[in-house]
Amino acid sequence: MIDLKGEIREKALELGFTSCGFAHADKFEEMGKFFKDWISEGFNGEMEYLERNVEKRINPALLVENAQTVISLLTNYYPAERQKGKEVPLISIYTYGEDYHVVIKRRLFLLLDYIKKLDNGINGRVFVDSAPVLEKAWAARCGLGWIGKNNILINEEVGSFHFISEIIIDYELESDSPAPNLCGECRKCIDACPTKALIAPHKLDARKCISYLTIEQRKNVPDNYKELIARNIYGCDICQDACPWNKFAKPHNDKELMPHEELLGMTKEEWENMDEERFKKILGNTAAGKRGRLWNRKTEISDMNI
Ligand code: B12
Repeated sequence: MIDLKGEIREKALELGFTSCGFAHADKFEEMGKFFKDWISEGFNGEMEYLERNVEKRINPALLVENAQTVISLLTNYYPAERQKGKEVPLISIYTYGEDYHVVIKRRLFLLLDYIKKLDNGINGRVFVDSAPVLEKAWAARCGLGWIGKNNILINEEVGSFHFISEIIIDYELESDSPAPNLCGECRKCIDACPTKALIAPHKLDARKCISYLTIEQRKNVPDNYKELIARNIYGCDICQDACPWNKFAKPHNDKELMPHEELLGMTKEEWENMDEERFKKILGNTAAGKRGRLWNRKTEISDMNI
């Protein structure tokens, strides 16, 4: 008999995923309650899409007919180098390379094709970020780490600078064991957040999160947050940089997630004077470049606390 899990894991690593875990596609009960309470407290702000499809988020069988197994996959985005200079607007390191939705989806389809070849009775669906799936909770169930006080999945060996994606299949595979939560008494992430968005361990008021204020929310950054947001023009890495487990982060060597060669050395003046053509050349195929918000935020640079 072939070792399906072993074969899938090996192929996943070959395709560029850094870890791969398995769990039965059972409904989430208590996480569902946590999610609904979070929404009813209004912590999602303008992200109304989170209010829709709540049942699908909790129950994988509503996403894939006869769902049996969730395969969770991590992809390392920790770069070898970051933007240089103390006076440049910062974009989060997750958006240095080609849009991860595109890169990872491509790899997920290749992995699903491979799985179907191993057993041509298997059907499934791939997900990365934009679908109603509780991705962190699945990664935790699949044994790929624990959800830290900063609300992010942390892996004991590689830290947290990882994207999460999944394949849900209608074929039963044995579950991996969940990993223990190793945050302990540490609260460095909570203390480091300049806007105090982490209102309690595991509880994020997204409306205060720099990532939300600079990416999701459509208006300019409100005046009372400008000083706190400082140089962060798009997204934020502060609560992850503060996490001691990220001392173990190893830089990726993933060609598709490498930044454009001119990005890391750009000065504040170059950022301010960047025309649309240069923006498209350097950032056009990143997640930040595609969504339009970064281009709009550029007009706020002169007003930022740099
Ligand atoms: C909406 C969203 C945001 C919002 C809200 C963030 C949030 N924490 O909810 C905003 C815009 C602020 C955001 C920011 C970021 N995001 Co975001 N985001 C999402 C998205 C699309 C949905 C998350 C969601 O449903 N939130 C609602 C809350 C209630 O649900 P939840 O966070 O999943 O919480 C569940 C579990 O934590 C669970 N739970 C599990 N264990 C435990 C234990 C206890 C004790 C408790 C109480 C609860 C609990 O209960 C909850 C639900 O039922 C996911 C993709 C996805 N489909 O999952 C990406 C995702 C979470 N984001 C991601 C990333 C990378 C980021 C940023 C780092 C980007 C950046 N650098 O700027 C920041 C990090 C901010 C932070 N500290 O959380 C990654 C996280 C990867 C990882 N290693 O964990 C994801 C998974 C995208 C991806 N596919 O890789 N994001």
